[in-house]
Amino acid sequence: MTENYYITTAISYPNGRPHIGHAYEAIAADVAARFQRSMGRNVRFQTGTDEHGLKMMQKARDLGITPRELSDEMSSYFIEMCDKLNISYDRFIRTIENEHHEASQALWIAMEAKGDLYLDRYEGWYSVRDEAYYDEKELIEGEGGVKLSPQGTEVEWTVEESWFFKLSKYEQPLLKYFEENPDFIRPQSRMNEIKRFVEGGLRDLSISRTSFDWGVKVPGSENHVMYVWVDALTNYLTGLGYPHQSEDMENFWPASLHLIGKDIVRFHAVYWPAFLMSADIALPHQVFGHGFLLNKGEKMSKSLGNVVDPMNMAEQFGVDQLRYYLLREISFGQDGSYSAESIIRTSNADLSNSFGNLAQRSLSMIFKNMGGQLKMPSLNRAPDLELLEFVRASCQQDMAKAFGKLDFSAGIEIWLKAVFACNQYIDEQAPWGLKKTDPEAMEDVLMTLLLAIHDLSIAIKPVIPVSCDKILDQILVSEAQRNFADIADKNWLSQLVEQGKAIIQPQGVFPRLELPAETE
Ligand code: ME8
Repeated sequence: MTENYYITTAISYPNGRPHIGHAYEAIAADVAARFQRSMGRNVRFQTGTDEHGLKMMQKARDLGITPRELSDEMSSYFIEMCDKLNISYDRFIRTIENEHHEASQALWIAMEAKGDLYLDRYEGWYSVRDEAYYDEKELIEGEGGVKLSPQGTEVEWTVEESWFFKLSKYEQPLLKYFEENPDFIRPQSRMNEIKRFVEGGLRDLSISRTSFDWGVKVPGSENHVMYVWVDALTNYLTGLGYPHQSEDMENFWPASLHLIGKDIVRFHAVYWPAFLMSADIALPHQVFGHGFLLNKGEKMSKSLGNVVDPMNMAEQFGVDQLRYYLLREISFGQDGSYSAESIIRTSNADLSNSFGNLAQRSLSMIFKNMGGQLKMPSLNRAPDLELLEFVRASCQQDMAKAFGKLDFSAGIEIWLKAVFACNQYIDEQAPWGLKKTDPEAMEDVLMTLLLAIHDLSIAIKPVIPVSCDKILDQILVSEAQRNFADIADKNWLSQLVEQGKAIIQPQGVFPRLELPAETE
């Protein structure tokens, strides 16, 4: 039976255009989704925009437009970004959708039926930017003694009538759940942080607002809208058809992975599981909090104004180059910096000079020295067998294991070592010299390389899908035979040989990048 796999990104606030941090998360989730598909799983991948709340209201007011006008426009840029970056989502959810309001209200009613909601008055330190209340003890002191949230954002003393969720009731159940499911929060450092936070004691959570109306209405209390995080988190269920029974709910809930940034782990690993326990809904398998992309050492965000447009970067360096760079350079889970120089350096070294050159050199020799005609290699020479076994084990075992744990940079490193091994093999075997002395050995070497290029392309395809498809097209591999299970399988080649197929003159796939004039 095919295993189902449901992966989600956070839904982004469309109070501005997407920045490179949003692109990073979408790309990482896309690579995970493509990898799981390649491993034969039945994948559902959801992303979207989180359109309610005070932050959206205030931004719209500043611009003199309605929140809906703001979210319609900005949300379209997030969709455009996903499409441009080849993000293979199955569902792009917008929280203004009627289905989403219905799902959020159904979750609310389920929590209320459990006796977990009550009406009270709320006073506390509220950060508009984080859409969150903080305890006095969590606040930090900013310049001139101003109080700031732990994220360094401004807080205001706020008083309002509010519905509360009995979060305190879930302290022990959550700790028990963490104990029994040690992989629930990844990386381990975030699990430790969250455990400490819950052990420190949970206070009930204010989950409705009366001071504005841009949100999902609280059932039975029409002057209240839900706290934006209650409706935002529900998006993961909405996308599967909740509260209605559906095949998608049956197949894909509980989610396999919520992939999110480290700043919102608390919402996903404490509030969300507590809401779900309250509503008697199964808990997701894993929450992974990735690190932040830093621009000159400072966290990027729309409100800070140091935003880098991912569309420009994709335009400038190439979509696959950007995808590769972000996952190769930053150890997933940690923060990372980037620069135009290092994108260019990495792309040129790994993609143009190592992998691209391997493919281009090998295919050109097949074209020139064998008229492009494909053959089965005899596979009776030790170096050929050793190379293919090394490539197979690297890709199918070690790299797959690393990707399965979302350790993308380690997986890519393993893949790159296999590319280096192929380049070393060409230099050692020197097929160009064998043409006159031992043409059969030359054919064996070139066809061994062809098999290796096939395996390497399939393995790295989740990261750089368009480039790998170009290479796999050039070597005539059918679209149905481009999955991890096809690595090391030689049937594709024997079928082509039987049909007497030949490759045409190969085209380079990874152009060398140059530093743009203004950054030189
Ligand atoms: O938090 N580097 O939306 P958002 C890496 N609507 N990731 C970053 C980043 C950076 N510089 N900046 C932001 C929200 N992110 C809520 C989520 S989910 C039910 C609701 C990540 O637009 C951030 O950690 O502020 C989050 O995972 C995602 O981008 C959207 O951030």
